[in-house]
Amino acid sequence: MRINSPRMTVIYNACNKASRSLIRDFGEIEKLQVSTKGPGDFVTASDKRTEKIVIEELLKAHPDYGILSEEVGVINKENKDHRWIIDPIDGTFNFLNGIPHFAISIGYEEKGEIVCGMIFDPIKNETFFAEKGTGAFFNNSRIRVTKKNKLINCALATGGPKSDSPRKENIFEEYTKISRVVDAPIRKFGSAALGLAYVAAGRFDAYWEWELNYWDVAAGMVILKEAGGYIEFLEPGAPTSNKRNVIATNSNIHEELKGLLIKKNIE
Ligand code: 2AM
Ligand code: CA
Repeated sequence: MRINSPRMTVIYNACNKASRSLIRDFGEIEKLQVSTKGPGDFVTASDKRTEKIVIEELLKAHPDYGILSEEVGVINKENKDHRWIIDPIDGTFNFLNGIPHFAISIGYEEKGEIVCGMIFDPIKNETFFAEKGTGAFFNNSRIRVTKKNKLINCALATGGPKSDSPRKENIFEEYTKISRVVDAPIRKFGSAALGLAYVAAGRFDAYWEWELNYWDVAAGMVILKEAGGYIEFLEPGAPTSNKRNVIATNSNIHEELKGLLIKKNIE
């Protein structure tokens, strides 16, 4: 892994350590699926365990840094200049179903801006990372977004709708209409973090999803930008103020895709 900054090393070590128990837990899921209760409680425990290991490692390196993490919320609230933004398992539904497509996502925010981040897929052993100003990487290689400039030639990906979204029905309709208007394949793989990482790596040309949380997208923001992509947060957002409507693209197709999504959005 071509990691040569101290901060990326801290993030990588936290991911790596947490991934050991996560991989072990994933191996247990199959057995639990045959039980009538299902693996729900086990997955919640695994999520929390992963988060605990990540947080312990990050706090060891910087005891005073702020933390915003999906399960525990906020730690060291007074430190707003230096914050870790953590999603211990992004793609929880996949994890729960024994589908090997989920990731640990960690972003580092300095004075309100995400300046480095890592999206770590433990099962495929794929690591996407970037630090502001030094490019984006996939394992040992530099990554760039694609150069495609017509939606019709693109591989698009999306996520949602959220089960608790007040806009659930509309969103379903919107996705269906878009797939009719744009004659390009639309995929839904179930991890927003990996969706953004894949746009950065040129596997997808665009990813969009409404009502995401900050921890879903924090690391992806810097990775995508450093790979030459463009990420935009659309307004108006969902009724709940802190959710984000995200469009992330290779930048060449941004306006075309946004135009379509907004048109459908307003309806
Ligand atoms: P999670 O796996 O950490 O819950 C799937 O469409 C993507 O949306 C995943 O990244 C998933 O993250 C996220 N997600 C699922 N439910 C959500 C909710 N209620 N609010 C925000 N994001 C959600
Ligand atoms: Ca998430």
